Amino acid sequence: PSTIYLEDYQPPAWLVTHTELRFELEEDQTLVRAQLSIQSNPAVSDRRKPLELLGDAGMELCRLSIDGQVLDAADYQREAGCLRIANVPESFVLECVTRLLPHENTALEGLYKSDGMFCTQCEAEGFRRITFFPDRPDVMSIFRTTLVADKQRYPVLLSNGNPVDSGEDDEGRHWVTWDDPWPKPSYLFALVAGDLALLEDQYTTASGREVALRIYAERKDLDKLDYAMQALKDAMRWDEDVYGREYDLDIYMIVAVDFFNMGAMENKGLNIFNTSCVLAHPQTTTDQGFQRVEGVVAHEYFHNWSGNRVTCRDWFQLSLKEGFTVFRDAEFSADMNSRTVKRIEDVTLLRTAQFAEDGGPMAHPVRPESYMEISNFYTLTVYEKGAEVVRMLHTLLGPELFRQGSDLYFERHDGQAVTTDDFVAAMETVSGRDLSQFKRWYSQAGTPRLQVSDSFDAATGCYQLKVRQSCPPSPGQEHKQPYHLPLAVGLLAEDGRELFAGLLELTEEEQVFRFDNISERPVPSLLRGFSAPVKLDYDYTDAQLLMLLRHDTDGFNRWDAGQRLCIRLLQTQIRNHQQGVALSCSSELIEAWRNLLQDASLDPAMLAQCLRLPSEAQLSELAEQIDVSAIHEAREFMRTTLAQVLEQEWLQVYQRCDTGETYSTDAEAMGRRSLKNLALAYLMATGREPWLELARQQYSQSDNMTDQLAALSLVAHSDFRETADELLQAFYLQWQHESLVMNQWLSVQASDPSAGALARVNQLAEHPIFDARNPNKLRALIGGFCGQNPMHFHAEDGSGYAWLADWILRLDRQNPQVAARLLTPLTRWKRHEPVRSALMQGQLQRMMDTAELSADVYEVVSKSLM
Ligand code: DPP
Ligand code: ZN
Repeated sequence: PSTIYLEDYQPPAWLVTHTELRFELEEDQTLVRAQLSIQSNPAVSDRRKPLELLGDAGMELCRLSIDGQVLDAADYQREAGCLRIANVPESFVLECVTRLLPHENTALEGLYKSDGMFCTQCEAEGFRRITFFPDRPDVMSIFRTTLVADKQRYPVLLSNGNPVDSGEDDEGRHWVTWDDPWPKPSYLFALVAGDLALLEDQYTTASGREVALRIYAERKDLDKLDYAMQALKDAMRWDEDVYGREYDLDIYMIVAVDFFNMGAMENKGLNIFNTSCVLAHPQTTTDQGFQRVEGVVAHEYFHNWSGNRVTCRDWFQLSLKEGFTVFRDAEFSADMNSRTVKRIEDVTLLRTAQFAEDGGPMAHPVRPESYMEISNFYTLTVYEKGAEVVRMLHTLLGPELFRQGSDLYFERHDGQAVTTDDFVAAMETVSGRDLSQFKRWYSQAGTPRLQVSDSFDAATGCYQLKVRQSCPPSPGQEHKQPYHLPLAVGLLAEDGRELFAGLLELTEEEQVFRFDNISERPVPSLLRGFSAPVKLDYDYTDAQLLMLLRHDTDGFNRWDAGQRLCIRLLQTQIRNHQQGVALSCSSELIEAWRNLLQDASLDPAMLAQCLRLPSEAQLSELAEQIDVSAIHEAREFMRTTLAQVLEQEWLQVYQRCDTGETYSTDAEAMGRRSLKNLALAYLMATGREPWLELARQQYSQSDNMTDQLAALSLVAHSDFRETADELLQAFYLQWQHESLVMNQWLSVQASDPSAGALARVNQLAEHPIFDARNPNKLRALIGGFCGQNPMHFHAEDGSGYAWLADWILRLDRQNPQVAARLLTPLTRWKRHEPVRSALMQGQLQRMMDTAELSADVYEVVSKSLM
């Protein structure tokens, strides 16, 4: 596969003003007739370029004509994904008929079938699997689409925009024509045909436009759509209130499909969603699931402006829409629920997974410079770090100027395909600030590190913070220039009084900040709210961290102080384990936790966050060299100790949260459930029978999936194997017809740390509810084992690595996107101790030696081995 570079970008030589599509959807084939109104791009001087259209190499071309004149094979060249026609007029209509086999499309890109319904996924480059087209986001066209299909099997026929015509013939077929007045890139095209149930509602926009809201799903899931509908209405209102953005069509549709590579897709007026991101019902969906639905529904809705009305010039600009939209959805979720908890969850994901990506072989800037396969760049860096970059602009400019900048961006670029530079330029215009140094956040990869030290002169009351910034090398970038970043800081007195709170701006490699009239030596509360995506070192004493945990006025940093303390203690125990020294748990930590547990005035959701130990994945990211067993043993030791010593307190918290209230998805109820289930987890960690009984009771008496699944997974991962089997079987019998619940059932077992895990996952792969063509099932089983079961995935005999490599090689022929995604854990081989590192490398090499890898897997494997 070849590499594509940002610096090679050229504007399109040909534009497509109108695109008319006609799909004849049949059981054994689909015929697509495309009529493209093409004209040379007046902005490009080289008008004599041949017309080049992109089209998948495997796609059958049935007929090609220009202005009604049929071309024969001598009139065009077809090679490797490209169709070239020389000597075309300045402006013409190209007609092209292609034949597709959607039922055989297991890659789930382009047009495919999911559970008997037709659907599409065109981002990033799926449209070229439907017809020949300049399939690039800077070619925006007005689409008109007609779908023809059997009326009984496919009563619902959908595409982008508004339905403008329909009819039926006397052979049992019907047709509908859809018209989308907004020019859009081909990646936002969508169609759906199927026998679908519908939940319908209405929304009146701020300016009085009536919008029909329609969420489609399989009939059996009709009772799981209310929450998404409410989230959609909340998101529409929020975008009007906070960004002044209104919806612009008469209909907004969401369709739930079971087979989907990603979470959801923002196709204009016709979002297509993975069922896991739209279906929600208390009995089948966990609180986490509810929050994901709310966040993703909002995310895709927000794309209507940040992505669709203003789109990306090329795929290197992906974060233009994704970073901004993730920032928007995070703020929405923060407004709908607890702001601090949302921030903690997002930062935890960033620190655990994005930092690992940024320190690994696939590290890339938020705006990458090159790629082989763009699907590999729908990453935590582009999405999550990209959102942090937008958040920093928001912090540096303040909310009012940021809003003005956003208004100007949408006004300047409505209907255009633009770049991250254009986004920053709008922020520069409204603020009058020079953000050129800030843009290094878009061009430099790697996680910057801040080293902070301080000094205090009691005689003059002068306190100084010295901040040094650096950023480690990343592939292709040896040396990094200093970043411009906001550093939110508070200074606290010993008793917790706040002596100072404010925002510092860092631009130099080393900078000293001076604070006068400080009455006593303060404890600095640094990087409040995680004001920049960096690693921060400051040599806190345990006592200072305990003070911050108790008193910091910044909720995020209160939590962070507790985490820092736990991480430090855990790192000591990891070393102890490696050196054969007996493990121990700090009595100060125990007393601090006892105080937290006994304080009934604390917000349960926050408390649950504070009492969760950093994950093994996060400890791995922080380790100089990853020693999976030492990390596991140290963390398990600390968890069990805290469980045993504080057993009575855990029980009291459990009882305090177990209110018997009727189920609700409001933030407070979710917070109580999360604390209750955390308490149950610690009780179960004591290994004592009474708590098994308590878990079993919760399992059988709960009226919601959050409590039921929490109890199930605790029992399933315990040493009480008989009860574990019994509950797993009961759960299966109860939920076998609920596909999404069965994914949870697979995950729970795939992540079971007890002996024999590999044999268990192999058995599950043969189970009738498993389907290797369904990405959700693959993520549950393979992702669950490789991501959530470290001791078995990293088994010292290498069996876990070989198992994953076997799967990748098998899946690569079927669904390259998913295969490349599942490969991630192996890419981290250089970070592990020598024995495992060599075994992981061996499996990567074995894949590399296999002929005919997809571009997706080839890119990840080859870059990992470099
Ligand atoms: N653009 C989609 C999303 O963000 C993913 N393809 O959510
Ligand atoms: Zn998105």
